[in-house]
Amino acid sequence: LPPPLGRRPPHCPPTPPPRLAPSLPVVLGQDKTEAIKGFRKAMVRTMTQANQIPHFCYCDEVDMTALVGLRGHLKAAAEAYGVRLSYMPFFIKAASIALSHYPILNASVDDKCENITYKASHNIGLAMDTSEGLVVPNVKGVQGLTLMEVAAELNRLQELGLRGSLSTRDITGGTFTISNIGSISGTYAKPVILPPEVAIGAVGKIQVLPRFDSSGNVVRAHIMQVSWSADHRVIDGATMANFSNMWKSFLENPSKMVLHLK
Ligand code: CAO
Repeated sequence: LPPPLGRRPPHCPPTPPPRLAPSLPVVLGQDKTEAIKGFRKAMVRTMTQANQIPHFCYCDEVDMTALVGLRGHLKAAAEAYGVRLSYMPFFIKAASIALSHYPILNASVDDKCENITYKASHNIGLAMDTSEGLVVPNVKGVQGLTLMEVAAELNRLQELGLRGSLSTRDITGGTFTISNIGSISGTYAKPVILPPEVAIGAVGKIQVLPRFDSSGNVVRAHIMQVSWSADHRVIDGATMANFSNMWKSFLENPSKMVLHLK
């Protein structure tokens, strides 16, 4: 089979993403003031705007045991095509399938919150820690992409992000966002909506913890926390909870996702 994405020949391991350089402690001899520029300036604008939005927060835990096993198998298969398969493509694809059932969460509101626009395309953003600070590129048209195509696009965005080379197109037009703070190490986070979007999710690190199975036995489980924030002017708690339940059911029973994959 030729590589489906035309990126690298089969059996060639994917290039690991460039990592942020480890930082040395900084000792300032005197106070230093500098202009807030670039991605940080954009963060000032969007987060000040976001602060006007009444946030509703909904949290749950997800049993990732089955998905950890599945990804273990698929990772090597994706690598044969030069694609790094992390958990993010599953989070993003499961979100897109659930968004098809709850389109109000893939929407935007205007400045005065008088109109809501249901977005046709699922352009799912991911918060990314880059050399230049927080940036939120998005994977466009996730509803029509396979898991491997989502993964390949994520690889591209991550490589560009860490080099500070994302294009304006890559970082605009997002319709829904997921932030994976767990890739750094945190367990919980309370995400802040990226206006004009109406919802965002944050996932923590997958931890091996004891849980009860259906027979009441203590078992070893891979557990991950998720927190959703939604704009409570237009999204009610039940909608967010129902969406979260569906998203979670795809991650806990990944074979169910197969029915909906494009
Ligand atoms: N729990 C456990 N392991 C995780 C994980 C999680 N939640 N998320 C990622 N991992 C694993 C990956 O699977 C990968 O392991 P393998 O080598 O076995 O595949 C490893 O951690 C590194 O993953 P990664 O970070 O390269 O890739 P990713 O697709 O999981 O995440 C990205 C990409 C861009 C989301 C991430 O690099 C990043 O920048 N995270 C920070 C997000 C952030 O700053 N959020 C805060 C926003 S508010 O300021």
